Amino acid sequence: MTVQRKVVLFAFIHSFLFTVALCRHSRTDIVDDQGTEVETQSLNGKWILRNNNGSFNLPAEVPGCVHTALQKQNLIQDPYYRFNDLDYRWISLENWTYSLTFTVPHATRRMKRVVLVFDGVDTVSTITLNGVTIGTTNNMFRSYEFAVGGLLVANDNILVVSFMSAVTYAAQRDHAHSAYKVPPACPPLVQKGECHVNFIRKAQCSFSWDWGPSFPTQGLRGVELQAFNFIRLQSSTASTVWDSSLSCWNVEVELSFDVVVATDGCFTLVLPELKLFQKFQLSIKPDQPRQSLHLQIPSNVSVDLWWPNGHGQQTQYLLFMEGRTESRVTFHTETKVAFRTVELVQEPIPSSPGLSFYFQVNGRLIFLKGSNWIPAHAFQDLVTPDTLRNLLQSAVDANMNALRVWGGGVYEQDTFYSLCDELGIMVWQDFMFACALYPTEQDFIETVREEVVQQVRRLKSHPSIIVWSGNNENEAAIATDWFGIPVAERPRYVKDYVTLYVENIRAIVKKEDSTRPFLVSSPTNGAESEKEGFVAHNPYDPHYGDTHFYSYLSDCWDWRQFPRTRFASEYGFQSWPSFSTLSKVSKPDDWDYSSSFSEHRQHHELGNSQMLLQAALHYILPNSTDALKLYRDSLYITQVMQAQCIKMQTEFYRRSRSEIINGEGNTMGALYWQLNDIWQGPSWSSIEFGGKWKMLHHLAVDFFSPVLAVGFEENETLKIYGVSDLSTDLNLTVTVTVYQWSSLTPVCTLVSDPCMLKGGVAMLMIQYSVPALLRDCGKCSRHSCLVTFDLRESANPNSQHGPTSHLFLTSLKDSGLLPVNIKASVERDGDVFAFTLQCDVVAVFVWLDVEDIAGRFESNGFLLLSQKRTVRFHPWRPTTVEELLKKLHITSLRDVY
Ligand code: BMA
Repeated sequence: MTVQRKVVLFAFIHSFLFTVALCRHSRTDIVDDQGTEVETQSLNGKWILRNNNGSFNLPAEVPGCVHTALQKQNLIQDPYYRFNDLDYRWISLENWTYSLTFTVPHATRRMKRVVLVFDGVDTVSTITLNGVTIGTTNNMFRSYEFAVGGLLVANDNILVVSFMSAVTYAAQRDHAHSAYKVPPACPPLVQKGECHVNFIRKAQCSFSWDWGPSFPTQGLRGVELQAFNFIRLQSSTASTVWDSSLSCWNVEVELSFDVVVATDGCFTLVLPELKLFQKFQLSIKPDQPRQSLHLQIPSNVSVDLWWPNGHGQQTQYLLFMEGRTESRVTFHTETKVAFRTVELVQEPIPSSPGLSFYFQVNGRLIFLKGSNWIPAHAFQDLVTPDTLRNLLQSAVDANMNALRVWGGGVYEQDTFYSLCDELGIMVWQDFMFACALYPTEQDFIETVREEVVQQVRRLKSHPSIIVWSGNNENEAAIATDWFGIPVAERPRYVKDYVTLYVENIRAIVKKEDSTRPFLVSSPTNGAESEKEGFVAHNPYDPHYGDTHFYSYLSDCWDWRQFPRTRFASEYGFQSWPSFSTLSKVSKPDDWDYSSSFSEHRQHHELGNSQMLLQAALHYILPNSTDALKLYRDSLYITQVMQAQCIKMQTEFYRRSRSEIINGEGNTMGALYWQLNDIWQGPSWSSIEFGGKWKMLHHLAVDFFSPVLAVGFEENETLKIYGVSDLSTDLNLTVTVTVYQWSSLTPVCTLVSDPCMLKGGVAMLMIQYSVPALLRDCGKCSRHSCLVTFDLRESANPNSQHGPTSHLFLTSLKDSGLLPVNIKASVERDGDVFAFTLQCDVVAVFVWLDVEDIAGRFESNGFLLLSQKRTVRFHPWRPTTVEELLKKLHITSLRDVY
């Protein structure tokens, strides 16, 4: 914000506050001498934690959970260390009790209403205050409030939250559901998890997943005592709605009150940066606790829109709400609002069966580039704002503009969405149901309804959220019969599906939030699924909606096998994290690709061999006789495989945005599975637990670049597409350079005629017959040469748009890749270190690693095509040139065999 803007803002707020102070309040008779405001007393901090038989009795922090409390008291080791997830299974099978003794001031106790507000309870508990049961809980995704007036004493109030093991509860609920089974009963054995997670409203991955451990912990997120005599503001939500009939914006504020005594009030909304404010007179009654305020932005006031990353600014405006009731209670809230529209367009496409599926933000078609988000830790109390910022900034730094918050984890904390708002990351928000069928008995539906209402109200003000989606893969689970349900029984499960996601979740979302699209599932055929009764015949149909596609053993360099989908919301390959990340939770015995530790951490059936089988299609597998080097090289080769596979697949989706071939195409989204990790293990992630980028994440910077040259072969023809996410056209030439593996001097360079690459388009720019290209260049064969290409402005060949891309003309295991010897020197440059690499032949997948010196290389996993290249490293902790040199490992593909 400029200084001038700040001054104007300050002056405006000042004059506004003066106006509010002048608000007339005629009645004062209901004000008593105890004050009128809400007294709040935080009950966070040190509680006592006990297990069932009292053998554990320890101090425990709230917010917190049992595992972090035990670890903090050194009663257990790091739960992520080696096999501890199994050794500590007993913790989740115990019933733990959190208790707190606290005093309450006399004035608070005398107030007319006193409530205990639990921000989050994980998950099944009975809560007593001074020996009296005040409530029970069974859903970690909602907050709870219990009236406790009359139960409080002056000193030594005893608040006890008695948890029941989530595992025991889930089993009991399954058992009680005797009429028919709700599968899956248990996760695959390889996941080493717990059963019946679909019967409990708890992070579904907390009972284990194919990338994560089973730690169904118990804990509390935040507890507060609130006392008042007249009225309390429970929640407020501000959102912006575009009124297309009047062509103007409305700011809509919804207030939820807890009312003891009906009262009138004077409320004011202020948008200081737009110099707007409006007053409202409200009558607030106990039976009408929700109130709406609408502020219309006059059409002569221009607002700056909020745009996704890469498409414009992420403008947000401050919004103040001030209020005062006749009972002299005052309110003040401060939030941000942003103006943007979003539409999901599903309409017929000429020359194609099916429907389009793309997002339009502020009327502009946007290709969604990004990944899928999973919980950043099994113990949510350990996820800090810094962790979130580092991960989300990493997404933006890789040119992403979208993330899908996947339905098997948690609705993320407020900071997550605020960061996405700030960074321009569009969020596809799933509701928390994944890979299972779910029960629909009354109390389950009721708790889900409350969860959905609370979450939508909490999150709807965030411009980053562009779509709600009912669940992960549950339409597909029924449609393609994951659980072997006899045909005759299927209607019952379809009925349950429609009851839960359509009649309840969708109905609530439509009522609470008219500003965003709602999809019942992912993947889904969208409008077509709805037509087919919400469970389509084939939810993976590339002619409709979004798809998830995995194929671990077919050759990922062959783009023909990828579905030319409308929208790729999941696709991926596993890899192992780096040695430095793994060595934090392992010991030398474990450092072998087939050790029991390596088997144990792999939660996906045959995952470790699949990685090597896919890698072996194109690379010679590591074969060092030095066991440690062999292990490190094996980790490396899995990252090479993953990075190159996802690059091939993502480039295919990006170049398919403007084409329909055999009825398929117009792809408008590529969200690979998955961005982040929950622990240190093999997974589909591009960022390791701890924040270190895998090779995939480094390659994503290029393959998600706003302007990109994509090269591929079809029938011996090299085709080069230009892909642009820009809204302006570019007049470009394509420069194709052919290199021999043995030399850094190009064999030949060809420059195309100028060609117009329109904004928001992918198109063929140039094509060459590969045999002719190799022949004309001379001295070249598929084995001895590789091709690079880039896009430059026709009028100015020095101005390159996007990265320099490359294509291997044969598998690298069959190529003439030569042994390399890369020399490195390091120099300090302020807080940054410059690594200068020198080499005399072409090196591929060059990987710089400085062990446990956390930080980020500006580039990594690259093709080294010049004799000298400097790569900067940003450390996240103090280090020295000496330490960096000591810990530096440089690996390129030719070094592993
Ligand atoms: C997808 C996801 C996750 C899973 C991933 C990898 O389908 O929705 O359930 O982790 O596949 O198997």
